Amino acid sequence: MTRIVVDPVTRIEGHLRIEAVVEDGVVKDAWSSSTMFRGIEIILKGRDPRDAWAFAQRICGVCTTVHAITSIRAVEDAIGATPPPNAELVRKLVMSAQLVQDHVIHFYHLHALDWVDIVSAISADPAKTSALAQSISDWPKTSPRYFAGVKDRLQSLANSGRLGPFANAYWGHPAYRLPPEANLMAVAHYLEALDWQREFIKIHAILGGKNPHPQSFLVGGMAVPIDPNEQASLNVGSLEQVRMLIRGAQAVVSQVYIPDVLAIAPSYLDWASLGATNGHYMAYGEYHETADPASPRIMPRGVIRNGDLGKLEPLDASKIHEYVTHSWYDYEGGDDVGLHPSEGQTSPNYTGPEPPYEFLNVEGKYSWLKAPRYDGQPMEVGPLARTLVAYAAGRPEAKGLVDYVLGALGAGPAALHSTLGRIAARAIETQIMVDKMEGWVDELLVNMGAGDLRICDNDKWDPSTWPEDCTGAGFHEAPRGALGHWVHIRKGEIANYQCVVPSTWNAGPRDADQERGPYEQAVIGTPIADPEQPLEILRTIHSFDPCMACGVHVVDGRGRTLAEVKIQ
Ligand code: NFE
Ligand code: MG
Repeated sequence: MTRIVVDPVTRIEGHLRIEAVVEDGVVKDAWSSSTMFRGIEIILKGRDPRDAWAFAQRICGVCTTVHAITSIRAVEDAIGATPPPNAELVRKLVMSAQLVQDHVIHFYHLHALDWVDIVSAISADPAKTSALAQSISDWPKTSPRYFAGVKDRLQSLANSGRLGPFANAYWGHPAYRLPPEANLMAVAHYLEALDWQREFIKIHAILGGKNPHPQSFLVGGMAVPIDPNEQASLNVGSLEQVRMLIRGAQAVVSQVYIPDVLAIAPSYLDWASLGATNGHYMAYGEYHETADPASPRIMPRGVIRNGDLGKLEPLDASKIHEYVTHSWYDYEGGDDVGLHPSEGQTSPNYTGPEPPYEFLNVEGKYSWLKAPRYDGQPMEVGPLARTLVAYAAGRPEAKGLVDYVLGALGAGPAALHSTLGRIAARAIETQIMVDKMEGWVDELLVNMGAGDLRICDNDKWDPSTWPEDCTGAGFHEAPRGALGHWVHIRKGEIANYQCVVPSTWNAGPRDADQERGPYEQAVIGTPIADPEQPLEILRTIHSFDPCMACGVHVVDGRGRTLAEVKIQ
């Protein structure tokens, strides 16, 4: 029996540690620990709720926008503000641009190198690589000369001894299975995607002034004036620019991302039966088809249990509770009782070992993440959960693409409950969302053309219009999954604020019943060829796209004061 530690897990956001017990070459047990603490929920107390989004958005620099959106929704829910349809459309474009960019970045820059061996790419034949690329897609950059150039770049990096972003991985590991040509093609797309993502996210600059952290969010609407004839407003010209960026993204997703997933997957089909959680999936839902909030969602809301796609349960947010039995927090009423986020508490209390340490004390508290549970059960959230909920709900886009991908891989729906299923679901929902975006540009143009330039509901801006004591909840489907914020407002100030975020759901520790969180479940049963090089653990953990900055929402394990800040 060997106990292995992966710390830090790289190519993620924030600090994550995985401890695993390996016996006879297979993972028998695992613990997921976030080793960072952030205090955004505490920082928000006492502030003006109309400012909360600007602080909350800084929870993360990767899923920028998502905490801003969720925060304004929570405050709008509390004070009764209703954003006009144009604001909803701008928000849809902001959110979907975030999701599409984030997913492409995840596949190429955070996950591909678990499957693609850069060193092997150096021995590829550019002519054969070209033939491979042309056999799977109409993407134009496929000439032998182009791939020879990429190979030269790689070779000169290797010769320099400075591999840069490609340093420090498990190159040559026996679990890498792609031929050199597929590796070289993927490296070329890694580099292309780096350039593309920088262009595409200009949508956020157009709609929100900048990225990361666009600045046009507003309780009651959006702070972006729309007027077809005004230079300083969102106008016909700027929306056409957004349209062009969307079309470029459609080409990247349909001609590069999806074909690459389908080209790589057949070499790794054993990963269609590895990496499953216990089959409980949850989605809050997002993207109503039309401006009418009663219209169905493209990503429906619901809960699936035990992998049963034949039964979609309605979601009841009152069944959400967070546990801190194994988390470095204290609850006033005792640490074994779950708290609903509307009355959640954030009282950090680090009781772990003094660094440097060999292993965490996993019998006690071992993570800065709380353990969220739905109806007492851990839930996987994210692209796979959303795709399965959409599939179970009979959404035509999800059904069509899921059946297409499964057909291409010769697999049945059971293969979705896996590491490979998570990767495929992320690609599928990227295609679904990028194909929806242009329609929202058109809707905005139609509204503008008809003279509807409303972008904000000003009636609730003045705190004197708010109830003295009110509570609200905001929900969103962030790239990594179901995100919720809960706010309690008293006399115009935030009395309590709680975020329960996707990576907390997926990466959280055990609960009061000692039930494992989704990451901990997912790696059990994984074969490990070499405990010194646990590439296989990274494959499954990365397939969730971890973000600890979001998950725990000033790092010092000993709880020392780092600085005192005086607020005038
Ligand atoms: Ni920091 Fe986030 C997303 C949120 S994750 S990345 O997507 O919310 O847990
Ligand atoms: Mg929280």
